[in-house]
Amino acid sequence: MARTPIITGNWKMNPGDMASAVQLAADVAAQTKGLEGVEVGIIPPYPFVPPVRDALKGSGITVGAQNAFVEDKGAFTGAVSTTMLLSVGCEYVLCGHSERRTIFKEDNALINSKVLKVLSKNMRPILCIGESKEEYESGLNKEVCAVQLGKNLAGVTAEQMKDVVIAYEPVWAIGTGLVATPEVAQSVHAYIRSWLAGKYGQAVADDVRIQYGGSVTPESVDDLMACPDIDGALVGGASLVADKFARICRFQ
Ligand code: G2H
Repeated sequence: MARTPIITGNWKMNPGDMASAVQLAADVAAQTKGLEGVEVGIIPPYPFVPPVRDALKGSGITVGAQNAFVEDKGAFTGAVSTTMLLSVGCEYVLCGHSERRTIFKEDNALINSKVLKVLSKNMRPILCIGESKEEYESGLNKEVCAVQLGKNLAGVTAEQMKDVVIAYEPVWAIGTGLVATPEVAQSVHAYIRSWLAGKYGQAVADDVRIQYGGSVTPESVDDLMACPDIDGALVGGASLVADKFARICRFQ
């Protein structure tokens, strides 16, 4: 089965207010109108999910969430459940973004619980993995990805893998302007797919979409997307500028 490319914009804690968020979503919808053969998604901060969803109505662009907690409801001040996210139209949830791992101290066990929780609600986790600068410089990028995949996908079945998207985001490339070369990214993506084949079988691995993330721009996207195992992009900074994000979605 051919993999449909998936380009998602991770707005992180941007833009600053609801009016700006709605305008950005409307601009992206207008500038990607008629685009076919690619799944486009926007992942806004929680309060902007419903208005962004409404601004995207009819565009085919989906919305997701940047995080979720593992309980359904209760005394968990500051937390947001997958049930809540589902009820406002989120189709996927980022799990294990490096900013969650480092700033918010999320460990592999918690990320695994989140992946399982999202899947249990028939939503799709976008599992982010990737090595630090030091690990990259020590040649450990594939080993780090293997450990994260093993721990973060524990208990996920082959059947569930059709709903999982993997995002390879080398930490040294996030928000730094340093994009992994297509050769480096392809090599890690191919390794991730071989790891998945070892665990789930080649047919399952061949259907899993693996995004690249880390300073993707209109200038870098085409060469990345030309790589056989790169199936999309998780875009941060460039997703905050409608014409840049639209150009990324129109990769060639
Ligand atoms: C990586 C990416 C989006 P940026 O975090 O997840 O952000 O494109 O700004 O590096």
